Amino acid sequence: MSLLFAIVLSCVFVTSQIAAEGSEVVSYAGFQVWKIKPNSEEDRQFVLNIKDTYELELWNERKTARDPLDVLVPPQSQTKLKLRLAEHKIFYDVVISDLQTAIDKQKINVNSNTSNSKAAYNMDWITYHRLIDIYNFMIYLNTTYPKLVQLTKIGTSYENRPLYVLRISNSSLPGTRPAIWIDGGFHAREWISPAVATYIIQQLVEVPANANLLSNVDWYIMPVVNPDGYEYSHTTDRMWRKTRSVSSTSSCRGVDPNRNFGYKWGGLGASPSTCDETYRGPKAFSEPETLAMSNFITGKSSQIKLYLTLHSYGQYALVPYGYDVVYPPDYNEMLALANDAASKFVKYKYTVGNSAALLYAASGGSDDWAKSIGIKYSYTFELPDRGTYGFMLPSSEILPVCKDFFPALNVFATKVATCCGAVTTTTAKPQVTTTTTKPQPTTTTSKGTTTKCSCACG
Ligand code: 0X9
Ligand code: ZN
Repeated sequence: MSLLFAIVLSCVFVTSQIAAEGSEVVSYAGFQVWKIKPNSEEDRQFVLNIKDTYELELWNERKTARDPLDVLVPPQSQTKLKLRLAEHKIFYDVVISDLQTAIDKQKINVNSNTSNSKAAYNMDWITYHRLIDIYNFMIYLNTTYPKLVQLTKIGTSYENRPLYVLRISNSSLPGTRPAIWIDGGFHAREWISPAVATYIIQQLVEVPANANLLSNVDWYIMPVVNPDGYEYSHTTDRMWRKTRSVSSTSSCRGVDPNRNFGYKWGGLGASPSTCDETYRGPKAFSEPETLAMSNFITGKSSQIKLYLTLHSYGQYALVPYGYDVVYPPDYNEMLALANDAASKFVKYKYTVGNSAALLYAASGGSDDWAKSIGIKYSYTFELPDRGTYGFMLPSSEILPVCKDFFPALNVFATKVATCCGAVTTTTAKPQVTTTTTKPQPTTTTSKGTTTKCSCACG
């Protein structure tokens, strides 16, 4: 076989594996992740411009010119890209030298219902888990602690999986106290997100020392918003991001659930193209997952005072709005609370700020939508890391990330309990007033506590 023929064949082979949509497992053999370091805005633009030529996939995107770009590079582009970058004196590090090897390594550490029969449930935070373990864990808690835990099926996913929300409340009248909503698993490949959400559940329900977090606040936690995508990322394509819905106009499946919410839907950073990773869907709330979640939250919008959505990666605490660089009128209060929460992180430091200003404009996000229906405090947290492993965060990091994150919840619970008071029965009015001028930065002490505290929940 001639060398040329071998190269052509290997390219076709790789491409067909990547395009595979059925049950065929997608292979990332030979794919590398490069951390490319632009020296200027011009360099950054250059990299973005050659993205399609070399079939690059951006794993992160940052606003600042000199921020490194994490890029997935297919085998057939590596030599050519190396030369192009060298011509422009743009340096890079290979952070993952073979993505498939990293995937296989992580797979060894996936637990899926292969239980140690003595344990009450098959969840731990030293391995990643399949959906069945997560759901069985939620069902177990509901059965075992009926006074504290209530499991609600809020709908069904596109592929007919249940969509579960767990309420944790020690109130004799749940629903009458201010509440915090936490969700995870929007984006399928961001495995650390459901892991942290389930850790939070475990800590709130089973650890008596955390009882103070339940004394004045109810919790609603949905650890896997996109169960179809999550399962698909385990069985078929580790890098899957979207839902798994079928399009009526294209063979590409899935919608980015975080471009599918009904506030500023279809604006900047949300693609109209079905095959794109940020496909917004045919209409707002086209996905059963986003629709069910939004209906549930809307029904409790007078109770839920804080909305927290867990993504990865990058270590950011993002404050709305994200659809563009636009600041809500109470942005400074929102920022102050995020800074306070982030000051609790010890091992992993987070950058705190406006979503569109720090990262990129992306419309149709759940955080913006939550803010728009009157939930005063709304945040996206991009969990670790900062791109050493990215989505391939080793399972040995799960527990450290969870433990580092958990203390921030005390800051949120205290704020909600002291400032948001008892819940009234009136439905919150959508809040759509915005300001485009950049608000004054808040003053934070070295300990991260804000010097000004505005104590109201609107
Ligand atoms: O782009 C996203 O959906 C989030 N980042 S991720 O890498 N996890 O995909 C950030 C969303 C920030 N919020 C809005 N833009 N509304
Ligand atoms: Zn995400």
